[in-house]
Amino acid sequence: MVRRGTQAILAASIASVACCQQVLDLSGVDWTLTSPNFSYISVPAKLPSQAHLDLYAAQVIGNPLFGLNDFNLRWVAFSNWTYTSAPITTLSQNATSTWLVFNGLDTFASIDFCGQHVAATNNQFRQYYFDISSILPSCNQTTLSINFGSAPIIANQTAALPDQETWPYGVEGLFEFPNRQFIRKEQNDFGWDWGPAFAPAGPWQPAFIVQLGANNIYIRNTLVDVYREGQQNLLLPDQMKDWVLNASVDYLGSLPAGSSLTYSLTKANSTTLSGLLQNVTLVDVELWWAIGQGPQILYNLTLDITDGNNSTIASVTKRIGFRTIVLNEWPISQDQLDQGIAPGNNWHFEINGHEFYAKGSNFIPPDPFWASVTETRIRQLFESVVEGNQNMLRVWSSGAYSPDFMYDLADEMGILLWSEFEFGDALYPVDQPFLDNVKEEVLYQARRVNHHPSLAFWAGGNELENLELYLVNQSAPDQLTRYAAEYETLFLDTIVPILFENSRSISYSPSSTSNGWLSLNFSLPQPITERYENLTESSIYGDTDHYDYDSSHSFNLSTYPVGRFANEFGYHSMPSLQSWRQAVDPSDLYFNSSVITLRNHHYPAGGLFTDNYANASKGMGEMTIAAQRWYPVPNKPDPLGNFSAWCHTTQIFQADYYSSQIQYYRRGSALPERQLGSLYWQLEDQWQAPTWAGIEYDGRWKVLHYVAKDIYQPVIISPSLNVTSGDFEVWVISDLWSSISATVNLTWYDWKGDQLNISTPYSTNVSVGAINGTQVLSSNIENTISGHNASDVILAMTVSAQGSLPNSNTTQTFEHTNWFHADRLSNANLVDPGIQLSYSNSTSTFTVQATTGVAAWVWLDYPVGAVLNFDANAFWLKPGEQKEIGYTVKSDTTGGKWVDGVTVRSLWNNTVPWGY
Ligand code: BMA
Repeated sequence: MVRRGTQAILAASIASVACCQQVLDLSGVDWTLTSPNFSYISVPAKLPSQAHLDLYAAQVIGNPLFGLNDFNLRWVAFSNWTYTSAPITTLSQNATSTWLVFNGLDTFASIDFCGQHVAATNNQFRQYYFDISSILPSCNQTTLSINFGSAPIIANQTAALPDQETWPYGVEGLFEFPNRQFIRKEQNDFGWDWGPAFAPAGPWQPAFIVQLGANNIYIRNTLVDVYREGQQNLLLPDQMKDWVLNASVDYLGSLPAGSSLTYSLTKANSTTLSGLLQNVTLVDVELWWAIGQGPQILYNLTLDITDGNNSTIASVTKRIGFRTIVLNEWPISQDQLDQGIAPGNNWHFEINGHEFYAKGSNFIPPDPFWASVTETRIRQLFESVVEGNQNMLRVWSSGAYSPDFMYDLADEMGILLWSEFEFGDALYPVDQPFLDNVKEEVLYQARRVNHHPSLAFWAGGNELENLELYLVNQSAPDQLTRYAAEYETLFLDTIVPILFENSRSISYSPSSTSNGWLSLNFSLPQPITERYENLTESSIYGDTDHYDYDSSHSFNLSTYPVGRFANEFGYHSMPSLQSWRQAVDPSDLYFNSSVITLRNHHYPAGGLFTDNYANASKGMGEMTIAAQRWYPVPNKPDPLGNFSAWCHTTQIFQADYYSSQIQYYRRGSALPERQLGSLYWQLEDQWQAPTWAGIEYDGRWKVLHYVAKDIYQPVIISPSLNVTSGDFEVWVISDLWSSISATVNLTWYDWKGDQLNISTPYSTNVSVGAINGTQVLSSNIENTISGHNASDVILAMTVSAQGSLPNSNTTQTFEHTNWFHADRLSNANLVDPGIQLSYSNSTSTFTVQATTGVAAWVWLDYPVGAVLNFDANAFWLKPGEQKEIGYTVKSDTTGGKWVDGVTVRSLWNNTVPWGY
């Protein structure tokens, strides 16, 4: 580990706008919600909040997430909503200045204080602050009133302005409410293919009234940038260089003469160093690593602003970590070519100078109403991320910027957050007011979160190059030059200077999926030149995005993309019956009921229709066809049992398909593409509906999350079948940072669990290099199993490896088991595996055993009332094999009684009328 000196530089303080400081948190004030459109509505409200939440709490509306309430509640989105405070009696009349500070208003707010208009806002993602000093002295009634306009109406009005920007048909990803690209509001509030469209309004972030004395300042935002000397965004830092600590604060009030900025840095509550923040050298700082790579060492950095007498007038503490994280998009070097890596450019992350395999998924807003998301909820979700062996989340753009508590948790838990500016699946206007608005947003957000070691990357937006510019090229190729130039105006010329002036530590790409940069030149005003389609044949560039809803392709590996990194891929599945029960009337609990179909937003309605049966049915059909094509499907006499079993089967397909892709991408770490990342779409749900999620709305794991946990283990054994040629391979893949020695076992069985006499190396020892793979079998499947009926043939593969985790000297054993079936499971000669389940109170573990046959997709299920995850699930068992399974409870309202309701089934249960 490199431990060199650390230098700190005092950066110029920026953005100054002007005894006894008073900060009044407006969440402590009583609020009332009214609507100018409905004189009879007046309900108690909260801050932070959004109108739907307060209306629901007051029972003016029902649960927005129930049934088809997303359609029924559109009137809320089309109305204006006013938050009015009770008289604020604690304000001082002697302050030098008084300020309103809003950390987030969603979105079009007109603000009145003491009955006088203060200002209007138009960006959900900006922090706003207004000097109200002149209003206070003449104030009779110190009330604050914030009137929110209807975002869908304002978006439509903005789109209709004379000379407003237009795009070719189809370029705007239209889900429900149109024209989201004209406004700076969470884009999926207007609908998305995994969520409802509520277009909520309200003061969604904390707000304050700040009063300052003559020599006071209020710190409203802070930038801390930690990087290696000479480091610049997208350049690979020299790990032997000193650390640079750059900090600056944004404040309200005016600095007294002779002020300075001092710092103190503490680890584990013991002060390591303190002093004037200028040319400081620190020794022996310890590095921060992501989970599985080393410890998450955090330091508290306190910045004190002192006046000429050395008295502290303001102070802020940020928890930081020392790490470099860079997206390496540099050309493949001669050295890499010599190792067999295909020419082109790299596209992978390096932490503290080490490349690593990124394993994870895409995070969407965990609720349609961000104001209701608590730290506890994110903590539980992140616990599942860590339990699922994921080290990176792509926080998808078109939601909202992550709150500080989310980055804090990620810092502690070692989860890298690929973050994005909130633009997606559309092209955006480039008029000056729009660009100026974006500049303020980028400045605030980039500075706010830069100190978090978990911040891994910034992308400009979602699918802009691979989808949006592609769509322009499809429908209006003659206009591509114009729209590509506009795209660069926003995502390069506007965002890059602000980001790079504030952060030298974080890499940036204008589009989540792209072919990377063509050149990088910091002597130009705009250092990044995008590659676009400037490709050389047989070379490999960029990251990949893959969706293919023709399920006949699902296990045909040649349909998967070859790239350096997979940042999105997926297929949707149904949530469990337990989740459906929370959101749907019992009478609607069948597969294609109207309510369930209309809650499926893949494919989206493309407007405000409430009869999207045609598009939604297509998505329902994709799940049904995939299940029927690849698995025995249930046909149970009990309608609810049948529904439950069908939901589950769609989840098995989803998990199987993702597992196949993840293994393919991970094998790519050993192939010329040198593939170094797999982030599937999507981590979690924001309501109960058919979606790509691996974790349901309440935290329950779908089959996918268990399967991803298994296949994201550091060392795996993985089969690979070329369905065209019949080439069959088995690989051991490791993402550990040093080589491992592994023992592999391959045993062929029939479904009864009898060993088949098929000759392959039965047991073999191999070594696998760092972040690499070794082929342990190469054969032709037909030759291998000749003489046997494919529907009777399965292969059990195990690997047991000795190796050590990165930054650890301890050797440990890594084990993994995988199964291959020679024919699709819908054709397999499944037999009753005779599964038995027992529970031990003394060890709090379940034991599952197969007694009469091989059990595929063994599934432990548990009733509503608790949310937990088993240590393993969705696994295979051979007869006589016992598996002891613990669990982690996330929440429980059953007083532990859920244990009695645990059931077990396997794929065989799909072939019989019972057991679901
Ligand atoms: C990609 C994502 C999302 C979308 C998902 C599923 O397009 O970037 O926009 O929700 O696939 O369609």
